[in-house]
Amino acid sequence: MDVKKILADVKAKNPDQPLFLQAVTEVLETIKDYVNKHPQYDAHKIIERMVEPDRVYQFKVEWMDDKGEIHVNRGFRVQFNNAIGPYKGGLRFHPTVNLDTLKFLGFEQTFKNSLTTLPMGGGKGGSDFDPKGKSDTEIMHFCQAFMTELFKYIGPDRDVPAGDIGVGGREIGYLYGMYKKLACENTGVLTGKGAQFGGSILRPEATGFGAVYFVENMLKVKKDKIKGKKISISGFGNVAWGIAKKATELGAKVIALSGPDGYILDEEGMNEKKIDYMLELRESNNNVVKPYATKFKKAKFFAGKKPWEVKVDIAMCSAIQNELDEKDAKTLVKNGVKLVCEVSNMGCTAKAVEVLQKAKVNFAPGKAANAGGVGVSGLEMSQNAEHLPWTAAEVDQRLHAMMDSIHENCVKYGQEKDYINYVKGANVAGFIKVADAMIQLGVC
Ligand code: 2IT
Repeated sequence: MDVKKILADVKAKNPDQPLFLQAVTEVLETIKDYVNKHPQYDAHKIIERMVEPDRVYQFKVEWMDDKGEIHVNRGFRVQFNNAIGPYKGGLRFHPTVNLDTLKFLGFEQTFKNSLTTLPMGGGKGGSDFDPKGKSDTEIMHFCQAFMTELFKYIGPDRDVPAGDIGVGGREIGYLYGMYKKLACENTGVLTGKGAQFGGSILRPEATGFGAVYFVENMLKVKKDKIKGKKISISGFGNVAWGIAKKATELGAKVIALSGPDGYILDEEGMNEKKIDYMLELRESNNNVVKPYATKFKKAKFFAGKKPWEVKVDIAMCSAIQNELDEKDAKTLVKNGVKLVCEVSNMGCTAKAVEVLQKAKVNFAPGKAANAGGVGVSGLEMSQNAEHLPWTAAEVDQRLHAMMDSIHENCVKYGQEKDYINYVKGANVAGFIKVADAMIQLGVC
């Protein structure tokens, strides 16, 4: 496999897509040794076929705000690879969303979904719509307008979207409401739905819970435990909330969380009341974390700073891509961090990963650690297909088993002499299933 040539081709074909190129580079660099030992993949041109999405839809979304002003946004759905199951992956509403963002996310999703053990292909979609400061009716009108286009391309056995940044339970409700009106049927075409209309009880918690289960597995290898560990988290959205909830329940101390405005240092650690308050913060649509320090007086707010300067045992980035850079990684290493878990998709820059791995810091990549979110989405698809609700305990048990299996696979393919390279492990394990399926399915 000629990594240089393939990357040069990807770059030439997609000159304005640095995020996509970053995601592809990481995968290719880590799977090349495995691919070179198994000539069937080159013979079937698997890599060249994997780096090109099956198709990309782009559409116009027109909507009216509360004052009667008309706005135009861009909507997308990237159907990346459906070798092992229907396209599956979230919708992101964020002003930075463009084709580059969604192609990197769709590419990563293909490997992640393969790791979950469930039959799901990779896809991603969204819009450059900014939910910040929007009223509830504006959010509803935007979601409805978005779905009038998106519904043409999705279906329960074709493509099943879900949430991502800016798309939570409320947005999925509005999107699904419009879908079922247009399609004239109640199929589980979106996941992350409300529990009253087919949603999985544990989907909101799933990404964060799954990441903590993954971290527990990583610590277990080192004969260590999460109890008593100091943790910093970036973000205060759904994922950060799930991490704080499970980590606190298991006896860890979450002492930092952040927003685009800065970070909160809460030396006392979070508790149930503070964790519940995170939901209020998100629902306010203001996208600031500062009010936490107004409500809980002992906590301090550091404007414009990242939480990575806080001395902790475990750092978990759960906001957005490339949020933890080389400088942050060096600070974490200097402060003796034991484990860094990427929970956002591609949350660390390539240089940051290099620094952490060189320093032999236990490092988990997002596509393994955050796979519990889409994993529970897959369980929601199963529940919808059999028209039965499952209990939270049953979903949690399956989520736990899934994260254990992902960890085991990462170790199987990522074990190096004295270090587990989880990035390599996740990419190779995710690759094998999709690649073997593509060979069996033929050139089509
Ligand atoms: O990045 C992700 O895995 C998600 N946003 C969740 C996707 C899903 O289909 O639940």
